[in-house]
Amino acid sequence: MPTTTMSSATEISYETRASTHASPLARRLLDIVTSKKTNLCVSLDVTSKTELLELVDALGPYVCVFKTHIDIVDDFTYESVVVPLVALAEKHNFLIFEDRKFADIGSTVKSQYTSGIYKIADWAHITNAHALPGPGIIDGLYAGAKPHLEKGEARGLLLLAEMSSQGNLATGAYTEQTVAYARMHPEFTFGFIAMHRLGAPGEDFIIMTPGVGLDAKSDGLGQQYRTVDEAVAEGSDIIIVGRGIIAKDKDSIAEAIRYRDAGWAAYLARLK
Ligand code: 5BU
Repeated sequence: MPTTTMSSATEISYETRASTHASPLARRLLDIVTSKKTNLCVSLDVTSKTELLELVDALGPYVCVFKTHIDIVDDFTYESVVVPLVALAEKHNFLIFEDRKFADIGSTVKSQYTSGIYKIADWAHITNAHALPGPGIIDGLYAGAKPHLEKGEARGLLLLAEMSSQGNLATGAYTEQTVAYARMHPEFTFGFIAMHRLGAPGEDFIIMTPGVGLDAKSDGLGQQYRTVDEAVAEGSDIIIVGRGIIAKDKDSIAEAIRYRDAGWAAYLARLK
């Protein structure tokens, strides 16, 4: 089955996909995208909890998802970061994506997902994993999510099928096999971190895409940027933008509006 060709999902509206997707998390995400008219995920790569929470409150109206690297927050406590973050998610109607990039055996990732000081499964609607260890990693994370899924709490997993960084090894047969693994637990594994539309015709995987920037082409540390138009035309459903919006020299609200508008215009152009 060809897995790296454009599938018909590209031309279908977010609204239609919201009613047909196999994953409750994906349906909720697509509902948020449709009602807020934004396919923008802002990446909150900051080390201060005050800065993180201020960005979330200021940019909340313009995003469908905030992406965190919770382990870079210097002054992290669950009470002072996760609790207000979850409250802000209710206030602004967005989902939280902890970009944990799990990469171990199933038993270990289950503990990493549910335990320790972060307890990611308790609050992150979305997380992601490398397919490198084999399908046991998906079983382990699914086992960690199950108590939440049974309570009706939306939880979803993205596999890293492709990466944005220069020289990365997630290409060709690796990407193809990752797509094959993503067919396990379709109510949980709902899509990919990828640079292009993936999946066979008729399949609907949500494609979330980092390495999007309207001004820079690279960051000197291997990151490679494509424009919003390029990413969406290639099949990205949700664009992920960090420093293009939150860098110290940026007017973050103005940039969030700029990327939101560009993302929505690119989506409408793809629908035509
Ligand atoms: P930037 O500031 O827009 O370059 O931030 C990109 C974010 O997306 C950052 O948090 C990375 O960890 C994340 N990322 C990425 O850039 N490329 C990838 O392939 C993956 C994640 Br997976």
